[in-house]
Amino acid sequence: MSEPVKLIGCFGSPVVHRAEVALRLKGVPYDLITEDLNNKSELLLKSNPVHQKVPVLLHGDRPGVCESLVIVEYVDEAFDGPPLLPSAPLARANVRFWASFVDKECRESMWMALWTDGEAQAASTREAKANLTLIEGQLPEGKRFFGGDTVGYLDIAVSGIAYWMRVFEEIAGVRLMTEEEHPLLCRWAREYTADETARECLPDRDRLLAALTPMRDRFVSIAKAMAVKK
Ligand SMILES: N[C@@H](CCC(=O)N[C@@H](CS)C(=O)NCC(=O)O)C(=O)O
Repeated sequence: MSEPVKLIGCFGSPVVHRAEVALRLKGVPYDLITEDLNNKSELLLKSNPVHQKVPVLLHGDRPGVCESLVIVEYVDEAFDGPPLLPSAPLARANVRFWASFVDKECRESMWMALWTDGEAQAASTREAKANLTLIEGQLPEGKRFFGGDTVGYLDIAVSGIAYWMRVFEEIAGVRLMTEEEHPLLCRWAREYTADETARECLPDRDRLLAALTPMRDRFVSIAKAMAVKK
């Protein structure tokens, strides 16, 4: 009998979605343990003692696997099913590079463009749009997804842009990804959010909007703190 798989997650998180979609694409049954992040469980604190964040994957009685992209790679290697990463070393290195670009450079510029104002916002908007253009350039011509004709590792890494960014844009009243400037990325975002497996584990949009809208002031404060650090 296969060992049980549990995912410690929470509602509405783009990084938890990454882990869930990877498990679903591989056909791995799992139990989702939903955390209250204001009152973290002993299980979460014990399983991710360094960052105390979700997602954490528990496979049998092994120590927890932490960090969403690390979990996606672990799931790809530990379970049968369609591969999520390409097999060639150079192609693997390339998707890892772009996934890291999304999490480091892209996320910061988008956050600043959404939640600052004035000159800082204008500069970050330029940067965020240029980063989106760079990501768009990774879409293979004539293919539906970054990974080809099926959802793969880079699609999973970029999925926050396909779904969550639209909700943040609505709350902030800012548009970063447009049909005019990023037609292929917009098409990809529609394909991703329409994909049967991805859709199964995307949070309900209205519920997500209702959960995130009251957090606007917090997002603005985080952006201010990021600007000071820059
Ligand atoms: N880089 C991490 C980010 C994890 C993360 O920020 N998780 C959030 C949920 S979206 C969290 O657990 N926040 C709780 C906290 O910061 O205390 C990953 O990709 O897994």
